[in-house]
Amino acid sequence: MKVTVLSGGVGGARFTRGLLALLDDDADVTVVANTGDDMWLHGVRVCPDLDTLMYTLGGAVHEEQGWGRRDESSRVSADLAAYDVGWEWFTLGDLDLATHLARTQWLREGLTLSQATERLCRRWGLAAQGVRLLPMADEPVETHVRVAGGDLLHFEEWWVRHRAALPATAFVQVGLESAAPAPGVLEAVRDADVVVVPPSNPVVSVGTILAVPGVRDALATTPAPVVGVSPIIGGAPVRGMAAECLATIGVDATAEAVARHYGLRGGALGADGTPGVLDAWLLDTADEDAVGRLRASGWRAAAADTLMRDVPATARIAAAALALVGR
Ligand code: FO1
Repeated sequence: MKVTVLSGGVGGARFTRGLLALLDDDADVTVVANTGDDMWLHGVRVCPDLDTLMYTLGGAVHEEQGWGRRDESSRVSADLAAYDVGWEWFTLGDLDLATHLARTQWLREGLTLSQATERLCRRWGLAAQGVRLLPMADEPVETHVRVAGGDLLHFEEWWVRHRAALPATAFVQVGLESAAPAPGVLEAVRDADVVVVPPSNPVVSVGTILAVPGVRDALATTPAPVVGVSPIIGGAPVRGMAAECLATIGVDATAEAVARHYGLRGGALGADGTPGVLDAWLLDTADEDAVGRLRASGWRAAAADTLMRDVPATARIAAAALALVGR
């Protein structure tokens, strides 16, 4: 079965790992990753969501953190701090640096981000698992955050240094207007048997992917059913700061509000005139009161235990999501 997943970092990576466990040998999965968190740091290109997906699916991720490498060290980062360069609140691990150095070398040799990503993934055996990892775009797109007082921060500074504690008035995807879906992205949406929006951050992860010109329309018109899994359980995100991001765009931090923010395919256009992208929404039993309301609005909706405790639990969540759209 051909499954296409639109993913941010930790939540989307953990979901995809469970999906691969569910599909086993039948896996033909394309993951389209958010690249809005990317940045240049110490002269190397850092791609947090691509790397979290690659490490998680490659079995090398630091499990508790959800990002970065297992058995990591930070000798280089500590020595860089001694030179007072870089962001002392943002640690680039020694092993992680090898990834950024390899990627940067290939980019400087003229490879695209897609090509560099494909080369990096060879080492982690992703193709052998039936999974292909694509950046949402080959051109650089960087999410910046307009904070109260007018400063524009790179997303990672707002997210890591300030833990989203600075009230944000807007997210700005720098470079978006000159970005195009990376090779294979639109085809992966159009040719899928099913498209899944995992419990990633609906604003700065999935929202950024949807903002790449052409992607939202491909989702709105693909013959494949599109099912989403709520990142909000009982009025709060499972991890990360999705609630702060949702507040910035005026969406309540509830499972129902996030579904309606993504919009129902073929339903009313969104406030910004954009078409809905989902047919179905899987939410947690803590929010099952919303199932009836969503169904009354034409949604396919169901409640399940959506906490991704471990891989088997996540495989069950993926199965429930696929079942909701008859796959
Ligand atoms: N997150 C942190 O909270 N602190 C860090 O020092 C940090 C370093 C880091 C380095 C490389 C990388 O790929 C990710 C890193 N992250 C760090 C996680 C990052 O903020 C998140 O993965 C995403 O940007 C949000 O999903």
